[in-house]
Amino acid sequence: MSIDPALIRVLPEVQEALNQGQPVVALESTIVAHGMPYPANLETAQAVEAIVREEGAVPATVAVVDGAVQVGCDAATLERLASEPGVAKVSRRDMPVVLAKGTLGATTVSGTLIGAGLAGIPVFVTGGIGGVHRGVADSWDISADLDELARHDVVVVSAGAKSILDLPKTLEVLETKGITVLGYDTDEFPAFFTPKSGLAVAHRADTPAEVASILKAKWGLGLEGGVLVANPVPEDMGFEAAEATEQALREAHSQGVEGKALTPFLLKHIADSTEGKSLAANVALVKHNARIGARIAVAYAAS
Ligand code: PSU
Ligand code: MN
Repeated sequence: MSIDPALIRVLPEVQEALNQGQPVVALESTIVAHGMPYPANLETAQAVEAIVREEGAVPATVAVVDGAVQVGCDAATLERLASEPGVAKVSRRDMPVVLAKGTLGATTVSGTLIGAGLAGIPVFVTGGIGGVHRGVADSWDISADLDELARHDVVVVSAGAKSILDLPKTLEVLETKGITVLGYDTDEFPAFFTPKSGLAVAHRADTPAEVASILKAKWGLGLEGGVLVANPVPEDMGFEAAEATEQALREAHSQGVEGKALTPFLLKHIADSTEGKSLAANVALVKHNARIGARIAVAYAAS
């Protein structure tokens, strides 16, 4: 398969770091365009990039811009992603259309994995991955994030999977696809807003160096595909959103919200009904993931 170079644009700073074996951290943009309200989304995106730099890595926010998958976004592009109405939410399915039309697209975890994979960035930080939705037997709604994770040699650092999902089924699919899930400094699979899900993870790693050695072993043996580092939200910022989640799911059902609109709807509904407490937890966990993810990138680059 030959790649058309016109369809991928890696910013010079990112490409230089990659060429020199310096640590780079890929970041998603759907969380900016659809996961948080303005201006918290922009402030968080900027803070996350700053944390990655503080830890000695180069941030590379991925988006679809002017007909190319862009790896690394300048300040003006971040601002557009955060504030423009009608930015497309791009997973693998949507990517060809948004590329061909030349419109602005925010990449989900799945779309960002494509960009990170093409650029050769092995570490990617997000908030929470998509997964198997509750009520899957009726809706068949399983996030493209799970398939995409199995396709790329990338470690994704997240606070587990969103508590709006069916977490036991999400863990089952991750196992089926051979995606190694590592509890970071925990034996429990975190549930996004809260460190507690009551579900055990099969494996844990307590330091960036330990994660790096597991990555080396996996890819060194040619076991292609991703690793999910499940990093719990800091205890003092954790937040029990079970009731707000139930309410949001009922509201989505009664309004007939489904497909790609569902996750943004639920996140917004929960943020509104908890007077921003869920948003504060979301911001805190993304920043925490950025710090741990950058440390993993540094450890992996040095190993
Ligand atoms: N986590 C967040 N906010 C988000 C998402 C995750 O804190 O906005 C986004 C991610 O981009 C993830 C997407 O890939 O939701 C999953 O959407 P879906 O369930 O439609 O696949
Ligand atoms: Mn879906």
